[in-house]
Amino acid sequence: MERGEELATVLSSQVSGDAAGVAVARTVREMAAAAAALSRLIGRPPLEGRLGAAHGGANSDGDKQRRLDMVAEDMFSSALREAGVAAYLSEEVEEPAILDETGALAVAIDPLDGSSNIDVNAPIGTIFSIFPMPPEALAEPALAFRQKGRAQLAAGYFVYGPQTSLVISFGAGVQLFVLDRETDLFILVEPQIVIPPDNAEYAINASNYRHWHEPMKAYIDDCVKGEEGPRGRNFNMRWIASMVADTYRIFMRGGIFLYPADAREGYEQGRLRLLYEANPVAFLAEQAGGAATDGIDPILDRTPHAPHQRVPFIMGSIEKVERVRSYYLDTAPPWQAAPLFGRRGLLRT
Ligand code: AFP
Repeated sequence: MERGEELATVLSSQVSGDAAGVAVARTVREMAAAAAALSRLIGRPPLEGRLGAAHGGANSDGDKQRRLDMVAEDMFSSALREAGVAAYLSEEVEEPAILDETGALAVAIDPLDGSSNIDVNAPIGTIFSIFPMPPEALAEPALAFRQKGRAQLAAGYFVYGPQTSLVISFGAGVQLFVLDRETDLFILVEPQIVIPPDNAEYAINASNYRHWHEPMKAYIDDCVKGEEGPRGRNFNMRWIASMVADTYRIFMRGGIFLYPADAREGYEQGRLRLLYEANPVAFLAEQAGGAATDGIDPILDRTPHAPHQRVPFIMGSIEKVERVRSYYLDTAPPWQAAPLFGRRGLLRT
């Protein structure tokens, strides 16, 4: 792979020539064309009304659907049907469905991540996860999405920001492409992304502090204490509220992203969905030399049981994700205020 190569060229060299590999390459090409078209749409003056306006419906989780959510859903479901994908799961559709019974792949997708940012000109994205299609899923499509994240053939996301970028992995490292708006081609700009091991930034929605369990409060408390606290260094916080944008920053300059479980009703397993948000980004994180857990265990080892199930999500450099894990393991569940050693980790470096 060489910087400057276009996506189709990289696909021909990075993806195996067997049926699944050919199907993966075709699927990524069709999604890239849809992403380029969506990027153009997002970039135009919204003269027919705000793209973030309510569409009138709600998704499986009760999230209000916005116009652009449904436009993205239509564009990507059409692209995946054109690509001959067999099983399809989307944040915007209640149940998994079969698009092409002869297909070799199952794809889970969040057509538009960061909907709350649509009308404020902040980065938003499309996240996708590609699995092999198990034959038994033709009769029961949900079975296609019971595979652990480690079984993904490919995963990635498009970010619609100042640049339209594609961060993708086929299981042999992570590649970064950027859309050339003059040719509508995605051009390889980084053949091998590696998450920088050290960085003093963390990404979390700090307004939820009072709802967090003790270990997460202790971890963030120690970050906030800075050089006067047990960490002995100062930290900075970022929260864009588009996971694609917050994690893209981490792939570029390191740090940690945290959306933990908390005490709010409906947030017992956090906010992010396992199949089409956590799994694909966890796949990228591990392929980029980082880590992604639910606080304690790797996301990719979790067996899904429902299409839209949520999971707590901690992602970033290995050292940082491991440090968060130590806070959880040091505190006796269900994470009441633990005794001195557990709560403050006096033995914690
Ligand atoms: P929306 O797509 O509903 O805006 O949710 C985006 C998201 O799933 C993820 O991209 C953000 O990191 C997270 O939710 C933001 O959640 P909060 O709004 O609770 O901070």
